[in-house]
Amino acid sequence: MHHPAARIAGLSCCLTLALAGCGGGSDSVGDETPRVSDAVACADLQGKSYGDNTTITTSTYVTDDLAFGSTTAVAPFCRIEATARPTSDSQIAFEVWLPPLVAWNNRFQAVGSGSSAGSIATTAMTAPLADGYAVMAQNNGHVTDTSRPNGAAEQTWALGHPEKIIDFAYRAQHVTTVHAKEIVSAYYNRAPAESYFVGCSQGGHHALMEASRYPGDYDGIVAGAPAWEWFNLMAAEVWNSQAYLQDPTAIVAAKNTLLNTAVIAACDANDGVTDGVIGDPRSCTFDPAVLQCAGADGPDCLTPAQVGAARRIYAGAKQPGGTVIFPPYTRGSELGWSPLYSTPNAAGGSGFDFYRYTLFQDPTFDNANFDFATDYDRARNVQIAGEAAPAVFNAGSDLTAFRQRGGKLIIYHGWADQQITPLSSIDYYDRVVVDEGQANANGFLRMFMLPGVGHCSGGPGPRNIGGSSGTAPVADAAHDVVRALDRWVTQGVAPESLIASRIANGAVTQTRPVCAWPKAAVYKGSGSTDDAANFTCQ
Ligand SMILES: [Ca+2]
Repeated sequence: MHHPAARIAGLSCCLTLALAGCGGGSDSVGDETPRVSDAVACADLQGKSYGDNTTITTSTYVTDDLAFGSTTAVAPFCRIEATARPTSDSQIAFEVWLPPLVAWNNRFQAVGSGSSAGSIATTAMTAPLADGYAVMAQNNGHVTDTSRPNGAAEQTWALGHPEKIIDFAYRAQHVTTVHAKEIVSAYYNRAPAESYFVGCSQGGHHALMEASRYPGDYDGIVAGAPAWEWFNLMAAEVWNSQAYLQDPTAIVAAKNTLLNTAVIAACDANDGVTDGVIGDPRSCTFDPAVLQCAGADGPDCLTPAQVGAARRIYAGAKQPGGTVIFPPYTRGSELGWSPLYSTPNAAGGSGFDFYRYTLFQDPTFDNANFDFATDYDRARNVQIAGEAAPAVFNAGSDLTAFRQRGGKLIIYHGWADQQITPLSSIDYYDRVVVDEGQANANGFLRMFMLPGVGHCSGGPGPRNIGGSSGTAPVADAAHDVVRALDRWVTQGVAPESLIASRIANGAVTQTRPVCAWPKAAVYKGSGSTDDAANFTCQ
């Protein structure tokens, strides 16, 4: 008669032991539920819902490495695909990749995207995953029409969709940040100890949107080449491309090379080292008119239209009355002008579609006819979902709340950036210093200007500092901007310099310090100029 009861008691004992085994030996009697295995925790997230109409559409426990472009996501990890709909017109796709509990570094990192891209930057997620981060990226709330010639810069998605424009400008990054952190917490049974955002270009834009609008989201932020003044930048891209749109011979790749060679020759030595790189291009005042053809056009001279285009780009976008729209582009950035500003049906990057599709909602509008007096004023008065366009697109520089919550911010920018002038980041830095005072700013803000580096990467200068700039050859806080941020947040050690590397054919060919603004690397006067040890920050 007592046999069945004994058997049940025995089963209960075995179940308890089995659960304890699954939970890593945790006592079954306690306040915390033992965590199930990674694969089971991953499967348990399938179909889960969160605020802002966020739903996990797919949870997959990945057991074989996955290729994304030229990068590899190293298995095993839990791959979460989710969608958030903060408004009825919203459709924000995002992914969260979760390393196994034993491999998790207790941190969350979100990575940004570039351009106006409506796609998830999965290739940027693989390195943080390998470093043990729970990592997230989102598609900015729209899907790029890849059939269009301007690719990731295309904005047909914005036509008739003001809420998608808001999602793109700032809301998608915030909403997905909030819910990705909830997913991380659900997976590991505890919240991330630190949360970081790392992005360049549009990712830098969203980085500063997060710091200014949503200071609670991130403990540390890396803003590379931030398009923080997106509204003004779009006008600058039209300004630069308009020379080409009105005369296709004005911006030509071969002539950009000719001009760049002359600029480097004129200004390379200003920094004390003749190395093909201009240290600080603000000291360079080379006038392209000295290259103007005496007679007919030829390979060794610039036509009047080409001189005019170069002067226009160096001068920067202005209204006819002289009001500055966006700071000038630097001497040394010429190699990047074509194709950015002179490709048919794509000239001006995101600026090509910004006015006709996003702002003016008029597909017939032609940037060739953009009037920097009337059209720019009209643009400023456009309302998007009840908010003025400049306020929608430009990140604020009031970072007091971010500072007060203990946030740390690193900005970096290439001195030869052809797409977003580096002077734009200096402008942002100066605004923060005016707002906070230098002492407060020093407590939470560092900026690094990279000589000879183009937009996020590229260019003749040593540029690999991690993040979006290219992999740092040494995985430590001295070389890698994300590890420098992590050390600052977790150990309170602010980065005063980083060692930037130049890598060719897989080998480091040059190292050079990049210095916390406003300092710059100065050659000590002896030893190899390819060795960072022979430079100091002054
Ligand atoms: Ca130099």
